[in-house]
Amino acid sequence: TVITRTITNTKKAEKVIDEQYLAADLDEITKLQEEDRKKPLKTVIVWRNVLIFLALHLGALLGVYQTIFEAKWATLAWMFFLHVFGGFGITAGAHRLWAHRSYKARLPMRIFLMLLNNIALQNDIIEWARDHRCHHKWTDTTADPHNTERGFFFAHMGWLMVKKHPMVREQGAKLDLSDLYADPVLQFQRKNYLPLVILSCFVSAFVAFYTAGLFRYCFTLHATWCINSAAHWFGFKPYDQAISPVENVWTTVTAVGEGGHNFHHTFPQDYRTSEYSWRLNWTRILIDAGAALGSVPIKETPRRERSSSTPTLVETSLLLLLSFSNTG
Ligand code: ST9
Ligand code: ZN
Ligand code: ZN
Repeated sequence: TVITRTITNTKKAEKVIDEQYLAADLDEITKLQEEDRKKPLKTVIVWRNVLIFLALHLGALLGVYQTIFEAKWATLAWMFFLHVFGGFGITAGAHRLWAHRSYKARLPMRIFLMLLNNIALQNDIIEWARDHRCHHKWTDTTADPHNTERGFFFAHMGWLMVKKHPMVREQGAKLDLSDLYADPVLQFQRKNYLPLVILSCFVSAFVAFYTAGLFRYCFTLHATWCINSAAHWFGFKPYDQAISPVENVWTTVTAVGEGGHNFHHTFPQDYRTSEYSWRLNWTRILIDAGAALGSVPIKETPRRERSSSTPTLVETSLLLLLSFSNTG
């Protein structure tokens, strides 16, 4: 029954346009694209960021060397943990919960995800979600912070080394972010971001600076950035041929379940973000575990008709086991 239910749910993914939470605004996109064609793009490099990223990558290279030739098993396990759980802070937290509101989470789950999010050091959640809402609403235009029209490198990491296009600010100002500002967990994170990040992202720096500190951080960054670059370039488009995002299984592996990007841009309100099986979607396992433990009241989410099939703890464990033996 459990498997049948899952398959039925998977087939049932419907395109529900949700104005607030990020369905692409096609009229606005066409208008912006026409304006973009008229004006040349101006790039203002922020040298401070260029230097920081350069230093980070040099340190990370040393970390790669140490990881291969010197690191203990315990360090490797710690790096893996930080990548996966820091990754969850982005995928389950900043992305699926706060940017998209694709599910609801009670206070303990929100605190847990916010704490994990600090490990990833990718700006505070309010800023992350604001940029991401721009990305979905005005994809591939100058109002998209990592506009793919400006090239692979710009979409990957170049956008973090230049001033934002004025259109990002102008259009972004129209977004309703009141839900983010109203969340006390996000207010707390914003107020205490520096100490939180130092404690969680670089606490391991004292014992494993280059490996668990710099290399792991750099790896998580590239795994995330690849969703904006590789997952808008290399792959196939089973859900919507007209958009740039693609399905890319490799980026799914490194981004703990986020590479089904053609699905995600087509159905941004779906908390799974892809139809890949459970073993390729660890983030979904975490959210479903939260639901089974009562921290994610999926039943209260109005957009989700499949609420009746929210798995129990036993079902979740069973599916977790199955996911390792079944490609789905
Ligand atoms: C990082 C983020 O890496 C990565 C995000 C990737 C997203 C991926 C999504 C893919 C899907 C999910 C998959 C997840 C997979 C995860 C896998 C994990 C294993 N709307 O920014 P400022 C206004 S961070 C509205 O300074 P500049 C606003 O008033 C890495 N308004 O612009 C703002 O003031 P405030 C570490 C906006 O001066 C003001 O403008 N961090 C918007 O042009 C100034 O904003 C860094 O590297 C908007 N969207 O500077 C930091 N944006 O904020 C990099 C701005 O006070 N950032 N405004 O309201 C910077 O240094 C700067 O932002 C800058 C631009 C130089 C890039
Ligand atoms: Zn998204
Ligand atoms: Zn995208």
